[in-house]
Amino acid sequence: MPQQPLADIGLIGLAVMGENLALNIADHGFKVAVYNRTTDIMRKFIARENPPGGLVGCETIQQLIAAVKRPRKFIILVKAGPAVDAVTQQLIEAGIDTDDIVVDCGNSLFTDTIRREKQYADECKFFGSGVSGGEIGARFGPSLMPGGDPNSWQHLRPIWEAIAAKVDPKTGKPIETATPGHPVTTGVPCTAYLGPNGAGHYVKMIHNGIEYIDMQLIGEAYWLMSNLLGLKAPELSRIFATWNQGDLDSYLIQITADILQQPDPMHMGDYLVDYILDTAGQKGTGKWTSTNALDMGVPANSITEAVFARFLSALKHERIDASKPLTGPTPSYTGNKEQLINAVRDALYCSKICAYAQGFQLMREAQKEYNWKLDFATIAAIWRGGCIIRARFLQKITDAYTRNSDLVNLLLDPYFNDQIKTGQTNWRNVVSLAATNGLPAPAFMSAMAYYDGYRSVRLPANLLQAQRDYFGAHTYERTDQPRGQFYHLDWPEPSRPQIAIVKGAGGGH
Ligand code: 2AM
Repeated sequence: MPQQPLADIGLIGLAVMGENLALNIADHGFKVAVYNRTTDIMRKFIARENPPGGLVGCETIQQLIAAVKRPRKFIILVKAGPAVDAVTQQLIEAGIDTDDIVVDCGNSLFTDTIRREKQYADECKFFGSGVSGGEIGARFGPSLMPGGDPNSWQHLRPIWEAIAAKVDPKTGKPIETATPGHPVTTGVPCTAYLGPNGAGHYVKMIHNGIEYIDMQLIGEAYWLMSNLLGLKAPELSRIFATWNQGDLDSYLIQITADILQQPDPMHMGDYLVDYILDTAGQKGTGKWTSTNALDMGVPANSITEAVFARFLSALKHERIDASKPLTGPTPSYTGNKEQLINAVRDALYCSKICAYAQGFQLMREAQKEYNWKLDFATIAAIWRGGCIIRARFLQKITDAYTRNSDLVNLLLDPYFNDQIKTGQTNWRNVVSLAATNGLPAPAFMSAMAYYDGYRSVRLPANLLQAQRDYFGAHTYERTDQPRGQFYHLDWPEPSRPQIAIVKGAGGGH
């Protein structure tokens, strides 16, 4: 019997993401060897789907290794955490070469990817690639965020560029015409090499943090319009559909319009959204972003606020009990309806700019911390298609960083600055309305606090430093003296002030 040609890549882990990614790769004419710990799942997958490009079912890790061309490339798509190490160890024990490339495409914490790259360096090239776009993205074109050894990237690149989502080179808009067996083959791929070790998984984590705040902002817009204007789901759906024609054009706004017009399958004439329990779940990647912001000392307050908003939503029982004793105003709005809808739109857009500014600030800081050189224009560009946060807006971010790759903060780009100038009166009115009507809008409010804090020459931290010096002799610097000179006042005896220059910085709290 003639020998079957070897597969271009192997894939381990045939849950939905793994299956769909394998089918996507095969649709692009690559041969994929697939393996799953539970063999029956692999057999059923092969029996169900065997595209002409080719899937090769492997029953053991040894078979998988024998089925793939050198340098061998393996995608691991198993649950993030110990399973990734378990599978990598299995590959190593089964005899892969030091030049073989093991790509973790799961939602791994970037520090694990950094650790794994080092830990397995003598046995293989461990590589991390973020994948965004959910099941549909994996099947027809995800946004792929690769990070690892640059030489390994050259081997992965043809497959990654083929299977990634594509955007129109002129408009930057996603080309979403793929169907099984008919992939999109033209356009600019939503993938690019992002840097060594954990850079890809880091950027994916930031993507997810931004996704949290994007969703929270949309939720607040929906909630304010629904409570202040008494609008029902179908009308709200039409508003979001209209917004989707303009600057807010994005996947998340589009699905919001779809969701809001979905009738409830159990109550004729009602809408499903009104029956869905208001407690949000999470898988933890938003928390990772927030933890990273705290670790690095970056004020990503809106991203963090979005995570807290989910936590608060989960306290459903407590909220029900608290709703009785804890009072507040009854929402009422008597102004112009169209004006308020426009104002909420502007509030959403201005807040979104601040949220993305925070996400990019995190990446700016991380590249110093982890010794990467991240290209922000490229990162925004590969998020234009395939991923959950895909949006027209991302082309604007690409443009901003193309104009100035050293941009200190997105807010300082002329386009974004202009947008906030235009929208901020409406934004402030919406935040005020939320406050006076007792409606929680933590994302709108925190984004505004970020904007106003960031543009403030002075903040009340002078008083804070005084307090720290008062109770803990933590010292302070003075506005009329050079930076780096630290002072301490003997506070408890204010009638006999004594100033002493203290060398070196003070301690904690
Ligand atoms: P399974 O079908 O045998 O459970 C998502 O959980 C995917 O990861 C599944 O394909 C699952 O295989 C696989 N997986 C989870 N833990 C694993 C492990 N420790 N080793 C190998 N595969 C694992």
